[in-house]
Order: sequence, then structure tokens, then C-alpha cells
Amino acid sequence: MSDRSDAPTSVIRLADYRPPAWAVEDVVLEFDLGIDHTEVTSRLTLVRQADEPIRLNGEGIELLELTLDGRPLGDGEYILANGVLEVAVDADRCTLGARVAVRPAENTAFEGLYLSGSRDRGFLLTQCEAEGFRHITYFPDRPDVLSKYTVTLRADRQRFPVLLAGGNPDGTGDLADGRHWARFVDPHPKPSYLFALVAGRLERISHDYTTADGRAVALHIWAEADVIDRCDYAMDSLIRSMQWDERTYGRNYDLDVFHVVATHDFNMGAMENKGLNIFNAKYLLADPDSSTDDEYRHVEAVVAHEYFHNWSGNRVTCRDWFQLSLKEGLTVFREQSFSADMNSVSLKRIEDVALLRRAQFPEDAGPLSHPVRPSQYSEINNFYTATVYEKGSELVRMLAGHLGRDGFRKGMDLYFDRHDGDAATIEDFLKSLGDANGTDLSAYLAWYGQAGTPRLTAEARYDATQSRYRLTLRQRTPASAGQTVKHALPIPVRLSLFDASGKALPLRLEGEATAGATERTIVLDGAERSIVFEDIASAPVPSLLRGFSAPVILEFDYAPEELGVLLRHDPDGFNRWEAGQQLAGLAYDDCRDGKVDGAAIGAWTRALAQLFGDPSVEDALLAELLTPPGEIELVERQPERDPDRIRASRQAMLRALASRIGVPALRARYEALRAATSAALDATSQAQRQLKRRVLDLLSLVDEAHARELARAQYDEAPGMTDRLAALATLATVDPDAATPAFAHFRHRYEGNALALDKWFAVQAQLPGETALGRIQSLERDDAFTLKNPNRVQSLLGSFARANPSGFHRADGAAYRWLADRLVAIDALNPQVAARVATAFNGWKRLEPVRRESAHAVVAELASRKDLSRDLTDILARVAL
Ligand code: 0A1
Ligand code: ZN
Repeated sequence: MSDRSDAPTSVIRLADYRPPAWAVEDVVLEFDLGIDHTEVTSRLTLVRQADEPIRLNGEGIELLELTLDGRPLGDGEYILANGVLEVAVDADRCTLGARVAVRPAENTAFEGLYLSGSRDRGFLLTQCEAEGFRHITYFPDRPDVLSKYTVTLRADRQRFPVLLAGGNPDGTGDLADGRHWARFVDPHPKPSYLFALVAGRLERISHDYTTADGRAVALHIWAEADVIDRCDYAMDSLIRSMQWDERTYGRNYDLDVFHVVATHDFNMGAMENKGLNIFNAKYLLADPDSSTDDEYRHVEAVVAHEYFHNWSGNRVTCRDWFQLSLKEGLTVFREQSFSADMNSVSLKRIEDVALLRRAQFPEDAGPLSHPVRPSQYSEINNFYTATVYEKGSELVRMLAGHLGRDGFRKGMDLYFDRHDGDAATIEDFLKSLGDANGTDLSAYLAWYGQAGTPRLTAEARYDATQSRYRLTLRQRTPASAGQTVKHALPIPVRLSLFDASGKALPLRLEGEATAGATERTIVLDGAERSIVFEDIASAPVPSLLRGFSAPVILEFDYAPEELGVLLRHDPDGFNRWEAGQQLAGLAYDDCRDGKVDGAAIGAWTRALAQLFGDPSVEDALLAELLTPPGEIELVERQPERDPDRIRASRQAMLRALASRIGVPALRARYEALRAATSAALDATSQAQRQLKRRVLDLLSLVDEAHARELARAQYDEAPGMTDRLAALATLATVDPDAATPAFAHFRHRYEGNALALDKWFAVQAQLPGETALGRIQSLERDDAFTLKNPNRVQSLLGSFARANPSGFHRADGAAYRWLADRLVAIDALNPQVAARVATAFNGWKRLEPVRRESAHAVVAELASRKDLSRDLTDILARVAL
């Protein structure tokens, strides 16, 4: 567990980076595994790099013995203080041996070696990123120390029949007293954060894979017996990922075995340990009866993400944790491209941009704002953020767009060749991409160092007499936490112009001889740039920032009917949706404060009603178009941030949309989709389910009694989880009382199915309004609820605090006080989880005055406590500022 905050909190700075004073060539580890007591013996071969003592990190472990070149060291021959073991050595090369004891069952923080599940049935596993290895043994626990690992595991054969560690298998055998052993050798040097072991009773499914370069690889997915039959989709996803990385980046897998393990006890999504990926069961298990369509997509994406790390993360790792986005942003980008290829390019882009806006934009607009490459941290675990991951991916996307497909591939080839086996930096990455293409990309470095979402404003002037259209682009990034001076960034703006009938115009810029394509990318690389288009016969409608070509907030003064043109005619699915989102934003403004009146709400409902009846619009896109920005995004449009009013206005606009489409059309569409209901997983069936859900939700706003009947029937008839859960959510929103028996039925039906119960908690945690807190408090008393399980905490407390604005931000502040109390309790068990839930307070400063006052009191009180973990203290200190 992390230090309590009464220990001095030290700030780590990028500017202070120094290479390691000692390299570790190889590591020999031996584990005598037990649930209460595990003994770890290590032998490190150390090689001097600088004139300094050997310094090893170690936390929460008991040192039993230390040797130098085989000779035991006495108390006076080393210093052990503040989590650092220091040994002064004269030689340039030596072997340092240690024997330490650790206590897995007591490790509730899930960092280092811990127990998943119960004492009698659970299994042992490790989590080492970012700084968990120091909870296992003494080691220079930093990503730029790369070593070859030989690992031997010993344990009771009955209790721990399966023994796994990263690397290739190197023998197994029996020992006395019913014990057995297994050895693994990893030929690829790796940093300690990629070490992993797993031991216990697990079942497996397997597949023999042959890589494009001819290596036979045994793929094994491991899970506890009761869920092993839910791993097939993950295996298919793994195979698709391996093939895709071979095809797209020429990257092959590099060991003889690849293990993937599912656990219900995990702080994050999954972990890319070399040769032994460990997954939160939520992102590995899938079956139609207990998983939704979204969850199937998440399994595919996370399996791919972890697999792709084998190159972008493991073979080329990070020099220090400031470079985290080097592996994470890049790997998210690779996963997004893969998922787009497997499914739909425009739907994937819509999903990713929606996530960026929902999770990263608010982060970047509040006190937790930080650059994609932070310049300092006090707790690195708090930097696994939407900024490092999602915005980091957007930066890679801009670079890829700049270089074009072939240029980007050439750049990636050079990056992997040049830095294979290295701990690299973001500069290395930009340099490889640039060098391979004879260009200099260093201007993009500014994106990595500057926090905040840039505002891009566009202003247009049409000159009818000269048939010219002038577009002026300007940028400005608002000051963010600790960063007041902002610089201009290179912003690629992909754009097209449409005439009023929706035809894309050929583009000729001032000074060019002939018109070219109908789409261009203009890079704004200073504060302002104007461009002039020639031969424009009438005032055009610009489609800007196509495909979301840069992670910025675009401000352009569109008239509602102009957005209507794009919404109806833009051939690019993403920008079509985007026009709908922009128009919905204006429509929302028309629905504020109880009125529903204005040109925009008219244009929005008219355009969508028309698309609703247009058979050429695909179901999946229509479902997305019918979903306006959520309550969290709409906060930006509300000067006085009152979640109740935001919700009321949003409901009013949806009601206006539903009435415009009309009850008969909604009913007819629902019935048609109902007739097509199946549990099939193909894209068409998924799209039908998604649209059916949207239609039912709209219907519930204008035809409540009928919608309630339909929802109840849908719950009963549902062939799979997507329909079942959607029905439950709609029913509960329309009529909470009518939903009670359905919730009870669901609870009973899924007794013992942890992932299904998580959804049961999450749906209820998100039901809006003042009654939410009381509901949460009674759910806390459910037998299945525990603060010890991160998924449970996220599904109940996380969903409530972060995805239920009107419930959490009650005007009386009761939910703030309740959450503060729970945070203290969670923190005593698992600081990482407490810190993540606490980010719900990120936006308190911009709430309306009454809520702001009560949130402030709670945050300030919490932040002043001295008994909290470093993780939670760091979040609170930044949020309270
Ligand atoms: N590298 C993993 C995410 C991860 C990060 C930290 C963890 O423990 C604190 C665990 C997993 C990924 O990007 O998938
Ligand atoms: Zn990752």
C-alpha cells in the first residue's frame, strides 16, 4: 500500500531525470508461494554506470537476508530508509542477493503480489505497473532498467496446480511434501513493471497460433472454472489482433507462449505484462446472456490494446513515467485503428470522440488538468488518465494524418527498429517518424507539454462579387492548473465546402491554378491564419475539422439550417454526426429555463424527423444521431451549473424531438425492430438493438403508458443482455415502482455472476434525481456489495458520482458528505480506487453557488486530513486548489 500522507510527499520532476547509476543485467527470482506468507529470493547481476551506491526500492516487504557476491551483509553494511535500500560497492560489477517475505492475503491495495478471491478458492497474482515490483522484492523499480528474468515458482501442488510467469517455459517438476515447481526464462530484457506471476486453480482454453514469420505460439486464456466457458470471444479477439498487427505494422509475437488471465480483483482494465497479460474479468469474459454489445466491443478492444503493447510498450518501453503516453497514447491509437477496421470507421470515431469529450475535456478544464506529458507528479498512479490515454491517442492520430498511411508506417518501422530493447522518450518517437519521412515533426512536441483544450475559432466572409470565400482560423488555449502561458500549436483542420444543396465543392485556394479535391487539410500553426477559396458561386457551408482532425473545441457561428445541410448531406459519417451534435447544442440552448422555442430546436427536430423516415440512413448511425450530447457535456453550455436544470432542459429537447417524430412513427419503428430481435452479434443485429433502445426511450417521453408495457415485455422477452438491460433502464426511468420486481428478478437470476451484478448496481446508481442517494445507500447493504472489490465500487459509487450528475449533485450536499465518508473507508483498503472515485469532485468549482459551497466544504475537510494515502491526498490537494 502507498505511504500515508504524513510521510513527506515528494514531487518527482521530469527535469530531474538522470539515467540509472547501476544496470541490472539479469534477475534470478525464486518464489516460495503461500497465501499468508510468500518468500522471494532474488539474485541481481548489477553493472555500474555511475559513481554512486546501489539503490533499490522496496516497500511493505520484510528483508530477511542480503548478500553481496554470496557474502551475507550485516546491519552496518547497508542503509534501509524511506523505501530505499542503499549498498555502497567498490567493484563495477557484482551480484546482490536478497531474501524477503511478503504477505499476499493482507494486500488489499492490489499492488504487488496479492490474492484474488477467497482464501480457500482464490489464486495469487501480481500487478507491478507502475511501482508494484518494489512490493515484491528490492529492485531499481524504474522503467529504464531492463533485465533478463529467470523465474522459478514453488508451491503446494493441490492448492496451486497452475504456476505461470512471463517468458518461455523452462521446466517443471515435483518437490517433497506435495509441492511442485515451474521455471520460466524471458529472453527479452524488460523493466520490472512488466514482471508477472499467477498461481492457483485455473482452467484454460488454448489455441495453436503460427505467426506470419513462422513461430508456433501456444495461446492460453486462463480463468476460474465457473467462467472459463466465457473466454472464447477473447480468444477470437486475440487471434484477430495478432493477425492485424502482422498485417498493419509487420509486428510478430516473440515468445513461444502467450498467457492471458482473468481476475475479478483488479484496479484497472488490464495489464500488458510480458507474455502474461492479466485482465480485469470485465474486459475478458463475454457471453450473450450476461454481456451487452458494448461489452463485447470492449473485450475486443482491450484484448487488442494489451496485445499491441507487446511492441508499443514492451519491446520499446518508456524511459520514465513522464513518457507514459509514449506507450499508452500510441497503443490506444493502434487499438482504435484496429477496432475501426474490425467494425465501422465512422462509428468507432464517433465513439472515441464522444469518450474524449465526456472524459478528457472535463478533466482538462478542471483542477486535475495536466499535459499529455506531465512535467511533475507526486503519485504516478494518478496519471493513468483520459489525457494520457485518449488525448495522447489524438496526438498520434494527428501525426499519422500528417504523414499519411504509408509515411506513418515507415515512421513506425523506424521507431521499432531504432528503439527495440530501449526505454525511449516522446522526442525519440517524433524523431523516428520525422526521419523516416525526411521531415521535422518537433513542432508537435508542444502538444505534449501544454495542458488544456485549445479553442479553434473560424470566421467566414463570402464575397459574392468576386466569388471568393475567406476563412479565418484562430486559436487560443485557456489557462489551466499551474500553466498560465499558452503557445500556439499546429492544428490540422481537414475541411470541405458544401453548397446549399449539399454538394461538395472542388477547392481552389488563392494562387493555385486549378481546383483539386473536395477536401483539404489546412494546418493552423500560428495564432491566426486566413485562407481564401476561389470560384465559389454562392455562400457555402463549411464542414470543418472533419473526422475530428485535432482535439480542440471548434467555435463557428453556424446558422441552424447550415448544420441541417451537413446533417443531411455530409458523406462523412463522423461529420454528419458532428453536425447533429452541434445542432443539438444550439437546440439545447433553445430549451433552457423551461421554454422550448427557437430556430435551432425546430431545425434539429425537423432534420432528425426527416432522417428517421429515410430508409437510406443506417440504423447504427441513426441511433447515434438520435443521441444528443449528454448531461456532462452540456454543462459547458450552462453558465450556472445546476445539474437539475441541465437534465430538465435536455429532457425537454428530447421530448420535442419525440413529438416531432410522432408516436405512430416511433411505435411502428419499435415494432419493426422488435420483430427482428435476436441474440446474434453481427453488426446489423447490434445496430438494431441500439436503435430499438433509442426509439423506446423517445417513446417513453411522449407515450409513457405504452412505453412502460413495451419495456416490461422487452425485459421478459430479451434474448440477451443488451435488450434486457436496456429495458430495465427504461422501465426504471419511466416508472421506478414498476421496475422494482424486474430488478428483483434480475438480482436473483444473476446471483453469483459478478459482472452481471455490477451492471445491476450501475443501472440503479445512474437513475437520476433526488432519490438516488437513498437508493445507493440501500444498495450498499446488499449482500453482494463490498468496498473491497474495485469493480463493485466503480459500479455503485463510481457510476453514481461520475455518471449521475443530478443524483450526486443534490442541492443539499448530502451526497458529497456521504461520498467523503466512503472515500476514507475505501482508501484504507485500496488507495488507487479511492483516488479514482475522488476525481468526481473535479468540477466542483464551476457549480452554481449553493452546491459549490457544500462541495467545497467537503473537499477542504477531506484534503486537510493527514491519515489518507498519497494517492488520495494528491487528488484532493489538486482538486481543492
Ligand atoms: N498499462 C495498462 C494499464 C494499467 C496501469 C496501471 C495498473 O496498475 C496500477 C494496471 C494497469 C494498460 O494500459 O492497459
Ligand atoms: Zn495500455
